[in-house]
Amino acid sequence: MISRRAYIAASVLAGSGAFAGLSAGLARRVGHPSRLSALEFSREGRAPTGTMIGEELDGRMFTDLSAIRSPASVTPVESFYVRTRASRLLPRPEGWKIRFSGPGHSEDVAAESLSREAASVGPCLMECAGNTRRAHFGLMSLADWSGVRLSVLMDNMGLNRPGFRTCVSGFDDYENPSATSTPGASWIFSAEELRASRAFLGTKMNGKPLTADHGAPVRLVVPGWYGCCCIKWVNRVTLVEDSCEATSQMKEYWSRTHQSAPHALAKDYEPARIELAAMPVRIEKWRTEAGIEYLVAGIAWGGPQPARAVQIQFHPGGEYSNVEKMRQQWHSAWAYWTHWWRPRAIGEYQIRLRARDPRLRTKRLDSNYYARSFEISQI
Ligand SMILES: Nc1nc2c(c(=O)[nH]1)N[C@H]1C(S)=C(S)[C@@H](COP(=O)(O)O)O[C@H]1N2
Ligand SMILES: [Mo]
Repeated sequence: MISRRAYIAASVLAGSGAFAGLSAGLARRVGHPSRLSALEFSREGRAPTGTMIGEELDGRMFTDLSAIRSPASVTPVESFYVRTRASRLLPRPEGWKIRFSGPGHSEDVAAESLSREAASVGPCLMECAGNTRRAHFGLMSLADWSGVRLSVLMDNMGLNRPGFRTCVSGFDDYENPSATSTPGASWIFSAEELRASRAFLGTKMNGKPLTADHGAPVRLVVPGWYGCCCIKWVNRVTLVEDSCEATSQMKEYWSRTHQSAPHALAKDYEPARIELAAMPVRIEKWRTEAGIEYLVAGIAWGGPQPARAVQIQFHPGGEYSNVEKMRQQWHSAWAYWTHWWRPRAIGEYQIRLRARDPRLRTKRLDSNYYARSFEISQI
């Protein structure tokens, strides 16, 4: 279980005496630790993860993030979160076309031909702007995508015109009215936003054709932006005037995408980018030579990629320390971190994280959006 290299490294450090404060950590590495159990997070409701609930616009599936065990943990398609289920009125994917149009130009592109052109993009994280504690923050997943870059496609069609923005729309008619959401899915991007984000029309997830619930046959994916921009069942890509009105979807999501107001015009919206955020996904109780210790595992995502270093705090007002070990496998994926911890007392704790670089803007993280509580009953 413990590699010889790690054993030797630990003995050398122990001999140097410089790491006296880390004696628990050293004992852990030289002893034979065993995992006893995983703790539950408290104050998060009872929403089930990994099962589909509801229909159409109210259909949801929450991903079980506690299953993440490495920076290379890609979410299986059947566990990938669902924010809106496929409509009962959704046309069959066979023969699906996307209408591309701009001034003096209109062209139908078959989803079939996009599938043939699609190239591997790599793993991209997606998170719903309305990700919620009630569902253990399970409106977030990571898949390995194939698709066609939208800005390249539009360049090739001569649809890159100064003075215009691009409106991407998807099928969004439902048999039943929703209890919580407004139908009508479209988002407007500037040409530069599409280029810089490397937004693509996705046709495959984890090497398999898209499922109906994830937007088959074609959906938009905007790496680094919230899921509300990632239009499913794409049927229209339209050039619109620079001064056009924002869509109902942009307005519905204005506060969840951290806009300063529900602006009337599309051009007044900030890119709906995900800022650096982090949270624990699992807390394991271990027996080590030092006694009972806890291994906290978590993820960090969003924000500028090389700057994901985060610090952890175990109770409000407590000290922050650097997360011990963090690894990232892919640019647009979550980083995975682990941190050993020995609480001094039993009781309730709450983990908060913050960016190590205080200059980074981390609005959502700083509002304790992702703070998670749990009970320690053994030390
Ligand atoms: N046509 C359409 N596209 C849509 C939506 C929708 O309701 N209708 N929901 C959006 C939201 S809010 C999110 S978070 C993502 C979720 O994608 P997923 O269900 O595949 O995880 O799809 C986006 N695309
Ligand atoms: Mo969303």
